Amino acid sequence: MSFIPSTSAILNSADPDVGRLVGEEFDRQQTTLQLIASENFVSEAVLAASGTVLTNKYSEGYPGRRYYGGNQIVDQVEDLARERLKQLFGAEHANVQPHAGANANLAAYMALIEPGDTVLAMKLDHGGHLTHGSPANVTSKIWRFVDYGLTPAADDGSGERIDFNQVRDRAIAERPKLIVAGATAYSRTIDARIFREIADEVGALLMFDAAHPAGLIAGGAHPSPVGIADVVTFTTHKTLRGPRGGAILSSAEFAKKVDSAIFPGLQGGPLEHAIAAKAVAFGEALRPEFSVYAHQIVANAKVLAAALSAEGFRLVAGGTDNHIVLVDLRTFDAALTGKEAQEVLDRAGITCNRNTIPDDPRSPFVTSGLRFGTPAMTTTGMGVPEMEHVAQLIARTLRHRTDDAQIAATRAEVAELCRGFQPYGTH
Ligand code: DSN
Repeated sequence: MSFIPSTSAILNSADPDVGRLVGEEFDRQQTTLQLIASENFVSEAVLAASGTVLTNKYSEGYPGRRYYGGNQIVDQVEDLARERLKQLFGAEHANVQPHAGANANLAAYMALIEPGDTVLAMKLDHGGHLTHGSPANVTSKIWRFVDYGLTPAADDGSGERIDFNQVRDRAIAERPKLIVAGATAYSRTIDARIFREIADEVGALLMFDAAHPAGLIAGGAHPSPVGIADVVTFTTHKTLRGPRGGAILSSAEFAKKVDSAIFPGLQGGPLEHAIAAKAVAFGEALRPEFSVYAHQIVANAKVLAAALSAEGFRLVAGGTDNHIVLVDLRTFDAALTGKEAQEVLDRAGITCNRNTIPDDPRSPFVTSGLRFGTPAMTTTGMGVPEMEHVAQLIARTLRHRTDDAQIAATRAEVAELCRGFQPYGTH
């Protein structure tokens, strides 16, 4: 099995079981289409930084204020990550320690509000996130969440947008201490300024969960909420193309509260190898070519959306402004569920995820929708012709989903397509 050469020989020889599995996953990523909107391919430099001796170091605290000795070098690594991140987004304060987006969101709530306070956030089945108050998530047990949703679907595609009249009405009725903007399955631009106006009207703070568009914002392909929202949280591994992890940006006013919420409030020792990898990714995102990449993600998503629409899929919100294409399968085939579609596409080498559509009649485990995203495919260099081809492959697979020979043929066609667009080249 082959994977990134600097580590493959060591791992294969020291632990062939893990080495084999990593090699198999490497081959899966190289030979199948990665269309999960929240995934990407990091650079070999980010991979290299992730696998360093920084994993050995305990660094509880912050640069210059650590609890253990020996942090002179680690302090410089974390400072580099913080400074690059502040520069990338023009932020007053950055915290790069969150192990994940969920931790970043929890810490933001801890920094901004008190247990029991009311929070207004987007409905989960309209595109909100688990940490925006799902009954299954700890956030709903600590704070009182109320929600806003989307406008109804419209035949001309102008519906299924954030219903700002509803946001305002709910804010006036519920008097939240905090309003959360941001979503996990919303294909349109989210304008932080409208949320800010509403938050100011009712005296609420504003948090923007930018996990999905962070890379688009960094590259100038989505308006920035930084300087508008009080706190901006995000993951570093989606459109931003860094290692798995989270980060928080804030105004200087909330810097201390954010830092205390992460440590000692929520986490222990930071993952400094991941922070080094974040620093590398932020450095990459500061280069002019990252802006080209961010705009190409959106251009590719628009083409994919149009091509899927031409194949008979209804596009939720009528299309896309970002990296996400959310399709309603019911116009394509009323009997086809998101679950079945995801499974059959997996067999054809097309990786995506089932997703609820607004007011989905099916459960979140079954769903009537699929979510596609273009960040990973764009990283491999795919462009307009490939997006059109991918839409045809998706439609053909789902149309002939009981035909095993057809699925096998599509899988071979997918592998052939991927051969020309390998994220890590040939090793
Ligand atoms: N799992 C992420 C996503 O796919 O959008 C959200 O946490």
